[in-house]
Amino acid sequence: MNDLAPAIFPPKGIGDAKPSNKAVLDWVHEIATLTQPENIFWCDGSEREREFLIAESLRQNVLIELNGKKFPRSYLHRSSPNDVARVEQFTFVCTPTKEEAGPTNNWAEPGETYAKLRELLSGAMRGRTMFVIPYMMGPADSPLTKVGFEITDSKYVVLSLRIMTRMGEIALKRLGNDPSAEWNRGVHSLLDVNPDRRFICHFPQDNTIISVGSGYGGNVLLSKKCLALRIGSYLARKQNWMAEHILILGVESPEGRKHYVAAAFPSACGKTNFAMLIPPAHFKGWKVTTVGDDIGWMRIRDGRLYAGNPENGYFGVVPGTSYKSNPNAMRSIAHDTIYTNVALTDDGDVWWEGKDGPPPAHAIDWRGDDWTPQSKEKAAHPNSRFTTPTRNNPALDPDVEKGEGVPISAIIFGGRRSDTVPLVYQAFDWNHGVYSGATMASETTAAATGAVGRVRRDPMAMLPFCGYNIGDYFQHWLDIGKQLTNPPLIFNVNWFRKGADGKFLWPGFGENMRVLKWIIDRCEGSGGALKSPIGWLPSPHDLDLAELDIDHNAVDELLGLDHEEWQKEIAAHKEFFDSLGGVVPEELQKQREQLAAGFEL
Ligand code: OXD
Ligand code: MN
Repeated sequence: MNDLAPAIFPPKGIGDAKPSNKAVLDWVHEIATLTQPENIFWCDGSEREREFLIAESLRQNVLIELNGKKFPRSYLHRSSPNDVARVEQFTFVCTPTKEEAGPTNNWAEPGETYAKLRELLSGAMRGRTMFVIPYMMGPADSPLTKVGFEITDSKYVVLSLRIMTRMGEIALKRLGNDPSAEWNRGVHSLLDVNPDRRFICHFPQDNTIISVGSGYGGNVLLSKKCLALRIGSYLARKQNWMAEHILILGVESPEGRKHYVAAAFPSACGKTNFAMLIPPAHFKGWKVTTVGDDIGWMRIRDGRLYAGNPENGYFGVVPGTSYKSNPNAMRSIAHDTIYTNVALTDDGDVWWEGKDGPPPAHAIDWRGDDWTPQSKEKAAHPNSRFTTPTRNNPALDPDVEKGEGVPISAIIFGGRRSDTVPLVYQAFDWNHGVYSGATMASETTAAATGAVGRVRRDPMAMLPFCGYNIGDYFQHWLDIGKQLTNPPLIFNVNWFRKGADGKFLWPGFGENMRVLKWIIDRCEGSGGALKSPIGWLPSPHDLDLAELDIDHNAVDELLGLDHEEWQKEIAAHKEFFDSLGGVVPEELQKQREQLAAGFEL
């Protein structure tokens, strides 16, 4: 990775798409005065600009070109080995008071933090090019769509953002010239990519993000976790909508009846796979389409929740992606894709653990070292990523560009749990569903630095992404529910339950269609279920398990409730709520007491 290379001087007609909004110009001037770049490159998102930046990135070793016959217009990027995941411990929410950030966020005082960041940014772009990227989150005609600007000194960020967002002229047009228009200010500098100088700071009250010292996507594509979730959730509460870490998919029956479902799973728990699911042969005529794989913005319309995907690309986890686990992702990443931290084979192909077929006899691993199947190290980093446009997805939903969004019939929460949580259950009502989301937990993954496999509570999969007090966030969910006359039904799933032998009980991937089908049946009022203390549970015959090679005992185990495990679970819920220091709404405390009472009978 050599994204710190000297300034690039574009030929005439490239890098000169200066916006006309005075507020933007003043801000860019302020940041340029501080960072002192060699030159300013005003991005317009054009094809000519892309070609120029790709050529420069290849020349400066920011990108390596893949075999064009196998992967047209696709590239590999290697990040610094100290910079491969989100850094939650260095991520801050800098609201005026600590209370506004709440018990789950790192808080830092805004004035002091601005001062510290100004010092770090002072002269940081000397000798470098400063790119100014206008981008838009959401389709052009959606009332929820937001405009953001990211200033960066990284070409990798520019090239990735043009995949992940609607970038360039389209955003400038949406913003217009009103100097008081709402837009997000994002500043990113690689500095010297030093973990000691790595901070991802959010100032929700100023609609501002400053990220320094990292080149990893989740820390530096400011459109994504920073704007669409952390700042987004803050704005959503103020403006009465929802910004969630949620995938959105469409399910269409052979008769042509269509439902949309949103599912919130923590990072690296299979959101992209679920959003691109291909039903198994038994479900002939059923179709699943993708609206979004990571982030959903939802608003109330006619008493229902409507959701849209603010993004324009997928930034997905590569290892484990194969024609078996996710054929639509494999097709999506076969062209026009930037890979980060996968292995490179001798013929310009890419390789990762879990890819179809045998491993190559020799490759260059994600760090740039020689690798063979005998090597102890992994060829690809466990959090290696693809960045690919949504238009590459063969199962893209036809209504993704619809400004009003798609109506949501069901919301699913789910985590990675080896025990306790059954394959699927339905909450009794909205508030009970909010409780199940607020107390959900998952075993940690490589998407963030830190220990992997530790069970942690991750409310609505938003623990690292909620930009304000989690207690107020819970209340916001409850308040939204009060405004819905036709609320989505709420479900919980767990694809990751293990048997006594430590093996997964459920085959997962395409077979998750069987669970999805039960969810759709419940939405249509036709699926059977038994009442249990945690919610409505399917009995084995309520799930369509035809043509599935699965042991009856495994199904019983998957759908079973172990009272002792649940007593421990409810005690963990209490511990979690207590750890939040009194911010949990009364209604959720009541839900917990009711749940506990169900297990005392
Ligand atoms: C992601 C994440 O990259 O959640 O989507 O970490
Ligand atoms: Mn995510």
